[in-house]
Parts: sequence; structure tokens; C-alpha cells
Amino acid sequence: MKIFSRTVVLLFLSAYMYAENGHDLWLRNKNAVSVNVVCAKNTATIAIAKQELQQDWQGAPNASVVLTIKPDKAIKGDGFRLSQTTIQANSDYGVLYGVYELLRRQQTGEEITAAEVVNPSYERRVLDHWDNQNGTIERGYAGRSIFWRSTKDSLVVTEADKKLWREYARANASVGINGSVLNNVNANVDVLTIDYLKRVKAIADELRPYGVKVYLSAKFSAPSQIGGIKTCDPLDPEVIKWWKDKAKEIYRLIPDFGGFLVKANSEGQPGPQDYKRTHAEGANMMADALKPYGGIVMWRAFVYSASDNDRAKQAYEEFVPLDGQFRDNVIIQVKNGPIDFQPREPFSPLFGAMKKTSLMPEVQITQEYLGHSTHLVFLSTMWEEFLKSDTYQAGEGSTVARCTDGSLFPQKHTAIAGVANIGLDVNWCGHHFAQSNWYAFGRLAWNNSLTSEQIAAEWIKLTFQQHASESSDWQANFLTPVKQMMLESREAAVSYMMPLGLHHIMSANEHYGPGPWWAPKKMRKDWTPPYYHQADSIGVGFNRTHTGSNAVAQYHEPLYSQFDNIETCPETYLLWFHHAAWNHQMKSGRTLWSELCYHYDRGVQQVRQFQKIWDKTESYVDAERFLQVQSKLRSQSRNAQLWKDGCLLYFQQFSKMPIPYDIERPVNDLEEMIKNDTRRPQRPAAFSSNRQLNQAH
Ligand code: GCW
Repeated sequence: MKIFSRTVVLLFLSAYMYAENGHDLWLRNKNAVSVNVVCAKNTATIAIAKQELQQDWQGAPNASVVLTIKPDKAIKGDGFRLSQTTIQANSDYGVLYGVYELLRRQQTGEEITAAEVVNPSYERRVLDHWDNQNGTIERGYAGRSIFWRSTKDSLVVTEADKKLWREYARANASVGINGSVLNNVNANVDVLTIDYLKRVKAIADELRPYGVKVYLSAKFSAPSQIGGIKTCDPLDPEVIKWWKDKAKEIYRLIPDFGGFLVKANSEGQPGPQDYKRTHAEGANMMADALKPYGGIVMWRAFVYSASDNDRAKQAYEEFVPLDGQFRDNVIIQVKNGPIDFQPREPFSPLFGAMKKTSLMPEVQITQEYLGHSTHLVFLSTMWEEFLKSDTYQAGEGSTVARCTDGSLFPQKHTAIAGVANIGLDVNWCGHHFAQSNWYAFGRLAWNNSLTSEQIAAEWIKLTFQQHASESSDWQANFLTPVKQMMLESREAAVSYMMPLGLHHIMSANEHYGPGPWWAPKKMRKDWTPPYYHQADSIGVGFNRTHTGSNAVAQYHEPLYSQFDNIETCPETYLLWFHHAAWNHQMKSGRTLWSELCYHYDRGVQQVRQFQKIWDKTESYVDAERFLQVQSKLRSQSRNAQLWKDGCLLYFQQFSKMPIPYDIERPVNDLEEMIKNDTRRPQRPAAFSSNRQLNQAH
């Protein structure tokens, strides 16, 4: 009854009031007090810095804040020195980052007691947009592209476009993100033609004052496709010249253009191997073209080799032999795990293995394999686990973070990329809580040793707190339970989707629901779930030990031995590395089959628990956001149940063991699920439930 009446009130109000539609992200203006800002310089960036202080200041009333641009050895790159009323940096951008840090500290109540230097972990902190020039987004669940519209005729730049791009840039700057790749890695070559480049320039002009550089995904076949040259062989003089001329043309329009992102020889994309050249030869040719202007090439290691070797081994096999052959303005962009952004993967063994090459992590903010914008999954814990994984490549403590941020190996450039979850939805990300993943990516890119707990607390305060110093009641009844829910949410998703090291068992349709059964005869084997789970009457899991594909050998000792031995392999990775018997005894004393059942069940129970937690917060949240999150949690619960039922009933055909009797029984039929899976039934609510900013476009 209560919910019903709220819904009616909401429908009525929403026609007039969009105040809490989530568009303001974590940047919600909170009745500032007055402040004087002093700075000797006046540039577009400094003007923004001043304005931000004036509109958000919550320190001492009428304080004077001094902004200084003065080089200092302790301050690196975009870093800054911060006290309660002064910010010093090497550049305007450093000052701006300092301003956002200061305001964040005020709003979250984190005191600045003594002056401190805050430096970024990575030089380049980049969002990769998989946006197509027709306005669609590959793996995007929050509406259409903020950069591109449906037809070429709509390349004209409107005031509404510019406003949105500035809002986007501001949100990025506020968490330290300083780069955007504007188009899909499955690139459409037209983006390199003049009409599109003009739009890229217009975007760059709006993003620049906020310190965000633009990059483009470049298609390797561009010299033939738009240059009319017969070959794209990277050693061909005409091809070399074409890329040099193209770089010149781009830099004439966009003097601070960041560079190219390239997906080559992967999933049908062209690349140097088409001409019997190596990835290094291809990447270097493009790097040489960008070098005079300071641009870089981010070359992806997400490749498939011709061999039918274990998919998890291919990137390493392809790239490690090339270590030392890349130009210093090439960075190899490596996905966090060896397969593909699964709910849980061990880190990719490439990290730390290429000691003479700059390497950058790529994580996925958009939830392709984690419930799209329908499931509440806070990804920070996954990235923290990844960044803190020890590779042992230069002794104990050689974490992925340290292998990539320049502290262990001499990298000319350091960078990290996240595949964006941003679209035209009013709330940008489709799910209010998906905003926390954009936020968390920026924060970890800035400081790769932050904890998820800190990030979650910051984000909740900035996003939901009404006043800078909320009551202890708010802390106990909102902050604490909501933070707990966020921190548990990724493990819950792993449990109801792919526990104990299972991976790649999702539905082929949109990668949303379960699909361990999916295996069309003509499909590449390593695109089908049975290739990965290998279920049979004996057991389940991929044998990557020395008796199997030996992928374990790509890890440095002691990990090699630890993963290789079923007794010492962490259970979280058990079925990633081992084909374990259904009756294999787990640490809990249960059989593998029972443990699997309990995991799936626990995952579902956790989501049901999240629903209860959220319902209790009702009086602390505005109606619009409350109801949207509540409705998404319902969908998540239904989908988690499908995952549990689909996977358990499917695997039970092999294990032939009963589901432990104290566990809730499946409520869906396997045959029905398999039939529905091929009819795309579970298109998530995210596709239709959010208002988009289309009107403005
Ligand atoms: O995970 C797969 C996705 C593709 C994506 C590819 C990649 C952009 O399903 O949609 O293509 O990875 O990362 O290149």
C-alpha cells in the first residue's frame, strides 16, 4: 500500500521535478559557504577550479584559498600539494585535481591535518568507449552514445552536445580521469576521415579545460579503406607515409591528441599478421607516426592465435616473445584476466612477464558479464583484488599495481583503461549504483592502493548524503548497510553466476543469463561454454595443470606450483585450473558438487538480502532513486535465480548427485530455460526503464 501510494506521488511529481534523477552523479551541489579564491594565473582550467571552489566550498566561511602553479620535485605529473587552504601543482590540471580532492575531503569529512603531496599512480587514466559512429554502443547498457548520433548528417555539433560533453568531462576530472577513447575498438574506419575528425576536434575542445585528452581507436586497414592504397603492410613506405600524414592532419586539428588504441588480429579485425608482420612491427609503425607530436599507441593484447591452444594461454604466447621490441611510445593494453572480463579470473600472466615493455591494465566498467546495468555489482573489490594480486615477477610484493605503475620496471609511459559504462540515460550509467563503478575506476586509476571500503564510503556520502555532516542515524541506517551491500555484491554475483573458478558459461544472447549448454556445432569451440567448463561424468573444470594445457606454467613461482596442485590451488580458482571430480573433497568437508550448490544458493540468498537492506533505506533516499534501485534489485533476484537453477540443473545431468536437501529447490525448468535462451527472453529492464537525454539530441 505504502509503495503504491509513493508510486502515484512519484509519477505526479516526476512530471515537474527531476532533481534526483541521478544526472548529477557524485557532484551534487550542497549549499556552499562563501570563499575567496586567489590565483595569479587565469586560464580556462583555473576558471573552472575557482568556480568549483565557489560553488561547493564547505570549509571555514570566507576563507581565502590560494592556488599556485609552481614546479616542485615532490609533485609528479598531475599531482598536487594540498593543505586546508592552499593547492600547489606543476600545472593547471594539477590545481584542478587538487580542488576536487579538497572539496571531496570537505564533503566526506576526511580531515586534512598537515600539508600532503598527492600524486597519481598512472600518468594516463583512460576511459575506453565502445561507441559506434551510428550512436549504438557495443556492450553498452545505458542508452546510446553521448558522442555519436545515428547518421552522418547529424555530425553537426549542437549546444546540447557541448553541455553534455562538459558535464562528462567534469565528472571525469573530479575523479582524475584524463583520457577518453571516443570510439569502439571494433573500429569503423570513417572516424579517421575529415568530417568525423571535425567532430572529434569539437569534443576535444570541450574536454580540454578539464584535462581530458581524446584518443581514437584506429583500424589497421585504414590506408586501404580510406587511403586507396593497395596494402596495409606496416613496412610498406606508402603505408608508413599514409599514417604519418594522417597523424599530421589530426594534430593540426587537435594539438594535444592522445593517440591511437588498436585492436589488431582479433575477432576479425585486420592487423599486421595479415601481412606476415608481428604485432611489434604494426604497433611501431603507428607509434612512429605519432612520436613527433607526443602521441602514444595503446596496442591491445586481446588476441586469438591461429593455434587451437588453450584460449587462456594465447595472449602470453603471442606477446612475451616480442618483449623489448616495442617503441617507447607503445603501451600494451592487457585485460585484467587471461580470458575476457569474467566475474572472476586470476590475473593475466602477462603482467610482470614483459619487463622491457610498457604494459597497461584494461578493466571493464560496463557490466558485460556481470548483469549489465540491471545488477547491483560494485566492481571496485574485483579491481582491488586484481591490482593487489602478487605476480612474484620481481620477488614477493610484485603486485599487478606495481608491475604497471612504473615502480618495479622502467616504463616510459604508465596507463590504465576502463571500458566505459556511460550512455545517454539521464543517470549516465543505467543503474544508480553503476555510477559507483565509474567513480571507483577513476579513484583507483589515481591511486591504485585505495581500498574498496574507502571508495564505497566516499561514493555513498557524495551521492546520497543530504548534508555534509549527516547524523549518526544516517550512518547506521544508510551508510553502513549500503556500504556492506556494495562490498559483498561482487562476491554474490560470482556465487550465483560462476563460482569456484567457473568461467565463460553465460548465455550467448547478450551475455546476460546462464548458458552452460550453449554449443552450436559450427561455432568456434573457444566461444562456447562447454569448452570452458568441460563437464563430464567424472567432474567439471578446465585442466590447465601440467597434465592439461599447462597454462599454469605461464605464472611465476610460487604461483605455478600453487595453482598446479589441486590441494594448494585457491578454491576460488579451482575449476579455472583443474578438472575436479564431483566428489572431490573441499576445505569445508563437502563434495565439490555440494559446495557448488551451496555457492549458487548463497549468491541468490545474498541478493534477496540486498533487497531487504535497500527497502529499509526508504526514508533516507529520494523516491525516484529509491524506486529505481528497488525495481532493479527485483530483476537481479529473478536473474540470480535463473543462474542458480540453470547451472545446477544443467551440471546435475553430469554429476547425477542430489541438490543438498536443505537448499531451496530450483523453480525453473531446464528445458524451458534452454528454449528461452535461444529466443532472447531475458533482455534486461535496463534497455527500457531509463529516460534518455535523447530530447536534447
Ligand atoms: O568481451 C569481448 C566482447 C566484445 C569486445 C571484445 C574486445 C569490443 O564480447 O564485444 O569487442 O571482447 O574486448 O575486443
